Amino acid sequence: MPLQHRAARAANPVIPGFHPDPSVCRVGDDYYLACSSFEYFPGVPVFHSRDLVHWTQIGNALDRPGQLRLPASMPSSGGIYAPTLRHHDGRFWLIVTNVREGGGNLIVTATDPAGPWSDPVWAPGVPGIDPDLAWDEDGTCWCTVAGVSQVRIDPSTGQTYGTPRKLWSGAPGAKAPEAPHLYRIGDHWYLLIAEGGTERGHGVSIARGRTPGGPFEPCPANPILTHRSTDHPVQNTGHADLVQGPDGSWWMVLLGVRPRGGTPGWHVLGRETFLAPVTWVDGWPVVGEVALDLSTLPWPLSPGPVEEHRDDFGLSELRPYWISLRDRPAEHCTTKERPGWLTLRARGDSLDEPDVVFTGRRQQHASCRARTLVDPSGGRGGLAVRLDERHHYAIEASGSEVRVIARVGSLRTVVAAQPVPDGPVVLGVTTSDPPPPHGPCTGPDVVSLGVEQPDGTFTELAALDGRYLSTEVAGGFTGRVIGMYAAAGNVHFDWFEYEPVSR
Ligand code: 6LW
Repeated sequence: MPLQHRAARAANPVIPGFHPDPSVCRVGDDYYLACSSFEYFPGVPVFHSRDLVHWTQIGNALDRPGQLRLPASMPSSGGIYAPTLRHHDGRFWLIVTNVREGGGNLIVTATDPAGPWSDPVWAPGVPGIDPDLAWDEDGTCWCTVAGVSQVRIDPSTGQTYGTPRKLWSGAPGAKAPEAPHLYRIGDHWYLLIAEGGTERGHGVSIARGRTPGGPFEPCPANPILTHRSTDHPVQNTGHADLVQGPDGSWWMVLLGVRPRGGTPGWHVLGRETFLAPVTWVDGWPVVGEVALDLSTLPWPLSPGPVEEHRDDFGLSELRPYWISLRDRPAEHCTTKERPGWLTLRARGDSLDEPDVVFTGRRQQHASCRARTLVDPSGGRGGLAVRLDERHHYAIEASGSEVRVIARVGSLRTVVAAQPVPDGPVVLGVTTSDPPPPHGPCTGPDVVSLGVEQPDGTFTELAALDGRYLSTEVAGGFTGRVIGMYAAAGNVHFDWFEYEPVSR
């Protein structure tokens, strides 16, 4: 039986887990949103909502090798950065950066945002990351990037015209003016940016002008959103996009993190997507509270999608939430070889390799439980909690033994090992609050790894401090992904279950 949950009450984050750099657009009563995906394939998850609160993933914009190249030479947290999703002239347009050797800025289009999306057109003249597309009244398209500068572009070919022009760099002295989005609202063009860096100093500022190229006058109330120096449970708020509801109300989607534990606080789920209300005063947007409880929103909420938390691998294609490292060739990852099972065929021999065969899903809840039934008779593999190739915990099965392996920076160790009977075995991982007493050095969570006995009882082999799988320790732009991997031979997985325990 599929394990199903009605999506939780109306709450922030509206898209939990590593879903940063949200970009949103509305077509009629439907909202669509896209996020960054870095070293994972497929890239750029695309979501649909009717109320901005409950989102369902409907696909991935970059789901074919011809659209997305993520070579093993590109480090984790390289790859796909910061899309902009817009609807113009009956088509969805998505511009995004595949950093460094990934090829730079590219544009794909679709008539149905669930796909298929077109092959990319490349835009080598776009002068930076975080590209935005905006069309003016005569149909001219402007591409604005981090920095913040702008160039005219033909989005159907990727051809740019003229020399990029610097528009604005936010507050004097603030670092990293980035994530620009340009909108025509009323009589003005508004230029929304993030600044202060994507860490605790992050914020959102805005300026306005009479033309898409400025000159721009900064909002006197800038930053219009920041949680820096506050004790708000949501931190690093920034990288935002604006959208108007059919009723005329305005909303902001933004990224934020939920640090936990003592000081300095560790966030383990990556940068998540949040929603905040926006009102307008004197022609400037005023951002309301990034509230954890959204049940008081002024419109009827949809009941929320039914979320599937168990996959029996009965379909010929993997569901859209499954992400693999760098690519997913059928010879390394398939449900067709052994029907009803996911077969992973090893490429690298450990999770330390940048292109190890690993397929997982984002950890989306502070406390959760994941289990899988693995048949390691043809190789060696298991269940892992991965932040990057240098930060991961795993429980690995190989014939008659299971082992817990921890990799933290340059340290790699087998933490525990236990004999098990030959044949398929259920491996499990849970993340939970650290036991009391809690103090300034308490970590964000505890990651337990173990095996399930034939009678269903769980034997914990190791309980590890979760801080080592946090962004504050590992660095980078992603968050935890929990999944299955093969480190030798062919490893088969009968099912995978992910159960939220607490938000
Ligand atoms: C993205 C930049 C940022 O390009 O982080 O928080 C970078 N903002 O705008 C990667 O997500």
